[in-house]
Amino acid sequence: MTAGKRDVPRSILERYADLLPLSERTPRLSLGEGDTPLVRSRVLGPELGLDALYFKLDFMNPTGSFKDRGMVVAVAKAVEDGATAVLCASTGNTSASAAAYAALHGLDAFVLVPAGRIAAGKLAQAIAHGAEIVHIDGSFDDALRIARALAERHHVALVNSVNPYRLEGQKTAAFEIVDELADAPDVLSIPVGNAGNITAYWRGFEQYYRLERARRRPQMWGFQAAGAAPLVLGAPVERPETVASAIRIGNPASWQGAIEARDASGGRIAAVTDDEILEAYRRLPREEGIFCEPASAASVAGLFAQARAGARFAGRTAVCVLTGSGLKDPDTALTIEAVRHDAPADVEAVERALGWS
Ligand code: AN7
Repeated sequence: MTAGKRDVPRSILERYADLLPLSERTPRLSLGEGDTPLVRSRVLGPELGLDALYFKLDFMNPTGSFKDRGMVVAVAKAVEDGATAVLCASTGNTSASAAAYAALHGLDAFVLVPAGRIAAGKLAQAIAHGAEIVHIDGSFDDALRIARALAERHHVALVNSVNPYRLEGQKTAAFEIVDELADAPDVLSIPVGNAGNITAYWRGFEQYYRLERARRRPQMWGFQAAGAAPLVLGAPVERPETVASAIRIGNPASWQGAIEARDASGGRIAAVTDDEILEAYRRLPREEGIFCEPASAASVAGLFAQARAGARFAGRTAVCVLTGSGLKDPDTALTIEAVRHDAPADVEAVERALGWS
């Protein structure tokens, strides 16, 4: 793998090799993970009264979600350990990423998804990459429980975020933010489902702080959907429900990691309603030019909800992590109200339809 003429290597495996658990035998195959844009908000940040709001476009990873940062490490380590197949449970993005990295390495991929409950684009990806898919008549939490049991009984590498290499890879997003801003922001706002990513970011910020590559650490603000907010309620949710299918999770595997990130950083974990999520989901593409999936918009919805609850942002900098691409979930996108005209293929007819004549 070469970085070509760019200053920044194309993959986290190269850029952050010294901070990842790689050995000489770890294959360095890459699809180009990381180095995702940090875009300054033009509208929403000023509206919130923040000094600066940035969006970390982590959906600009090879399969359209942040999962690739962890998967590139987890699958490489599985290969190093002699695995020939990977297995995961998923609300969609993990399965797409696992399937892609399995294909990259020539492994088999087996994925368990809650039947009828994952977004169309994600299912399309798992299919395209050749994964064998089991549609489970149950929730993500059921699927993860079954995946863990299968991994104990069979020779297959479990690549859910209970796999420690996943979090190691995902922490590199925090490194990138600090490298770009020259320090940590005051607030890191992130959607929370299985709670692996908030745990990974906190580890990344902590590690950079210990290495004195950052002078401070951010407050970690995690947001769950109100119908799937076990960390807010303090108990698992039997039947999680939200429009944000990626975070429709009732019993997060990294529960403790999320609580530690919150408490050690002086942060908070709160719930946002589906209406709040959808409002942010619609505003981002229209007012900022950024199209993410509903779960990702929870990070932005969360800042607005906190502002309404009295949070004061003057003098502060925040980063919202946008975890998955809007293209993942076309069905939700197509519920957005849009101006539509129908017209025959004729200049004058189109002028009439547009009201330009
Ligand atoms: C777009 O793919 O759990 O709190 O199985 O796809 O680390 O779980 C996805 C989670 C946020 C939550 N945003 O991250 C899966 C899966 C998007 C996501 C999350 C997910 P975690």
